[in-house]
Amino acid sequence: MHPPSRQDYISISFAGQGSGSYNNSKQWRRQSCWRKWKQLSRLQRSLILVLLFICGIASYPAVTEQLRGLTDGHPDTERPVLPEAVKQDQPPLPEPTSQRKLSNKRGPPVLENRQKKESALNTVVEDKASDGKKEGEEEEEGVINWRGAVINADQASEGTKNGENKEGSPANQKVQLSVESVANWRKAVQEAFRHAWKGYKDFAWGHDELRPLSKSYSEWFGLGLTLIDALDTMWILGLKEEFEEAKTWVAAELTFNKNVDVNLFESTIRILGGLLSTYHLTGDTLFLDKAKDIGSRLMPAFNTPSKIPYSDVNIGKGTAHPPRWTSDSTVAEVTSIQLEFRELTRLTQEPQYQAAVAEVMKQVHKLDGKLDGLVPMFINTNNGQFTHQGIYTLGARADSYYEYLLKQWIQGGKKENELLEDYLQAIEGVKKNLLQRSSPNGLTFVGELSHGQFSPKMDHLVCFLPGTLALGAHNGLPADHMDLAKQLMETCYQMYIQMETGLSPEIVHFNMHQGSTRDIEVKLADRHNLLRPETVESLFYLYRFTKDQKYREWGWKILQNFNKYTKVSSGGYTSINNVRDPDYPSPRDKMESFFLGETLKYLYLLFSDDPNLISLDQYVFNTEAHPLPIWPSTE
Ligand code: DMJ
Repeated sequence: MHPPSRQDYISISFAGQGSGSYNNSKQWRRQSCWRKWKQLSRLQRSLILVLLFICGIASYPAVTEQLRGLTDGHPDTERPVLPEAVKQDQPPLPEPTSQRKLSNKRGPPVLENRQKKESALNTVVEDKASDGKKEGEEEEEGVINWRGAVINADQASEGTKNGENKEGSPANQKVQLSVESVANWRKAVQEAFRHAWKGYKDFAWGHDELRPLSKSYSEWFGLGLTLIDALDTMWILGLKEEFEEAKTWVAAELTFNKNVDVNLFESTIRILGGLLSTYHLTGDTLFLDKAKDIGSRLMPAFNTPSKIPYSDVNIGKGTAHPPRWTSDSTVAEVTSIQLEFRELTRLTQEPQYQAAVAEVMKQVHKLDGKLDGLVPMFINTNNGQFTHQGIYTLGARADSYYEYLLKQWIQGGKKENELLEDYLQAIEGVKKNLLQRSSPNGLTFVGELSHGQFSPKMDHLVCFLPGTLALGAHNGLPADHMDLAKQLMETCYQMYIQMETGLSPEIVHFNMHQGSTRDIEVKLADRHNLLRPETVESLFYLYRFTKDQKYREWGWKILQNFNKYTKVSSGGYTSINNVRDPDYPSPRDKMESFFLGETLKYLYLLFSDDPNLISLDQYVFNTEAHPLPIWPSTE
């Protein structure tokens, strides 16, 4: 290797350097510098100035980033305590490689800045460009398009206290701006659905769930779960072609005459609920026939000593059993199958379906072991009593018990008073025993109670509650239910936006002690995100009833984050392991059926301007987002 030629270097020599006596006074230093500067040639001076200028530009983002970090950490500020998600324009997840990326770096701040600028430029270009674009045109263009709109959204929803937009405030004007993009947001949901569907179609067609990274599938019941769960979503999103190909599969391939064990609750809410709702939307009796078939095959689950159903049924053999390790069933599971079986009776005029699920409600209504209307998590199928008493949660294993109290009451025309009483009492029980505020920002949250001990733990699953409370208030229940709904909605949104990926973890813990610097903590084991729907579900209800555009803005941000961190380039979306690492969210290689059945459906309805697209005065959504009709008052 040759040494570089002298021309590669710029030599700056200071005449007189090192000579004369050293006097460290300020004046001496100033004079000495000035003298040295004057001794330089013009070229040397220009070069120094240019160098200083370049250094200044390069260090600017790092300095501002540092300053931003300092203010974010200040407990007195209104800003979220955790830094906002780094808004890098991350491409869809790569296809799997054998080497896991280990780097924990976020990339140089200069790059982040440049990406933000590019994204701002895209806004202008894309908002114009998108106007003349047809639905479904080139997917990647669509992605940039959505990104363009979010710049408005970011500006609109930030800078307001607790996310509230005051009428006439500049923030509200910005929300108006973003509303102009709402048609693009609907298109973005359609694109997301198509992308998810492409993965399912290419690699998992007719199977239960897509494994998008390994380009394969997983079976749970072996019944085409994702396809059935997604049927009414396609209908609602207007994806006719996709709907028709799925319908062809249902007609030709779907059979329940199979020697398989299925979970009663899951197959009721996803399969029976999905088929019933598709029948109502389309009027096609194919779906009703299939619904009758699966409904009747699930009935053996109720053949128990107590009439509280077993968790599992073999739909081919007609046998049922509890899980291997217990004779208990989960309370939420046995009390969240009622909407579907009641509707099946109404449609078939066969009373056994409604009778079976009504018996469960009747027994649970009378049971001891509740705390102010709150139920334990397990119930025994032999004696019909609650077990593992003393633990109360609105999360896993109890959640949809509360949801179905209200929704059955609505479905039946608001006549069944026991359901309403149990619901109202339970909400009072929540307020009395489970509701707390976090520190330092006072987020209202629903914790858990274990043998009298309060735990500030909240599952993402609890985020169904704002929507349910709002639905109750819409149906004439106390107005303070709506106030609580709004507060909890804010909390659920913070569970997303305070994470580095802008996606909520499965479980959070709230800080309650004074002096906390952040409201939300996440344990290592709880950092996953399964593409769950509860928060966007509640956003949909809150928007329908308040027309406050901020809920749409929030949904839009969440959709963008799903696109950034869970989208797989070859098709489909994946659950992730770590919502706190935007560089490597660690894909789990599974797309849950409820992402198509619920999450994308609620997002689309949130962005829809048509309140009659599944009117909440005509339909009630089951817990898997399948709309079932509210019974006419003559019945
Ligand atoms: C869905 O199957 C239903 O929404 C259920 O009520 C809860 N779990 C999933 C989604 O999170």
